[in-house]
Amino acid sequence: MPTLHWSPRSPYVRKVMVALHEKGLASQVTVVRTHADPLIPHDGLMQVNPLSKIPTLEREGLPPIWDSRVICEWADQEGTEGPRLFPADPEARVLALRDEATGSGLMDIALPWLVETRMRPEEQRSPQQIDAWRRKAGSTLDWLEENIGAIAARDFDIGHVAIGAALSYLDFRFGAENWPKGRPQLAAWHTSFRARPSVQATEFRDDPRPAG
Ligand SMILES: N[C@@H](CCC(=O)N[C@@H](CS)C(=O)NCC(=O)O)C(=O)O
Repeated sequence: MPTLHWSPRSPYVRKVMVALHEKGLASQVTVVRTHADPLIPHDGLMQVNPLSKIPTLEREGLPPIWDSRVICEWADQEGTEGPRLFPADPEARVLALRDEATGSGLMDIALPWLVETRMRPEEQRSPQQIDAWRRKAGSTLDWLEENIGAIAARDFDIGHVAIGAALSYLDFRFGAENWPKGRPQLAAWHTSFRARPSVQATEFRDDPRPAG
């Protein structure tokens, strides 16, 4: 069975887990809890993925793969059930990939923002950097509010997975920022995303961290 280096705290892993559930593959992948700390490279994980990042997927008899988008594409190829997450039609595919990049881009803002504000001592924090992250996240959320109607009209794809996982991550870690305020269309879409069984089965949680 393939083994996924996993954490219930990671938005990138959440994206992969939602994809695995959507494709009917969740029971065919073993998950192993791996703590990928951005400030402490993980020696064991680096033997598999030199970047020391999760999600990373070890496959029997095949090379390992990493990056959530890559693993989601693997799931789309392997799974015989559920929606086609990476559409074949060229225009549908580029829009799905754009929105995958939009959701992942929000995660790419949220992760270092979290590290800066919760893991770094106050005197080492950069208010200018934090303000830049807040403004970029805000403009992305405003863009989503304007465009979610057209995005939601498409068949469910990897863009929806990434955007939904990113919004759920903001709820999990940045509830005080209250992103739904003033963005009713996006909030309504996110409510429908949260109702999917694949999303309900993969909730974020602060589990105890493993030692290694
Ligand atoms: N682009 C990667 C990002 C993965 C990533 O940054 N994961 C975090 C966990 S949420 C991580 O492993 N951080 C450890 C590090 O940056 O060293 C993906 O989509 O999988």
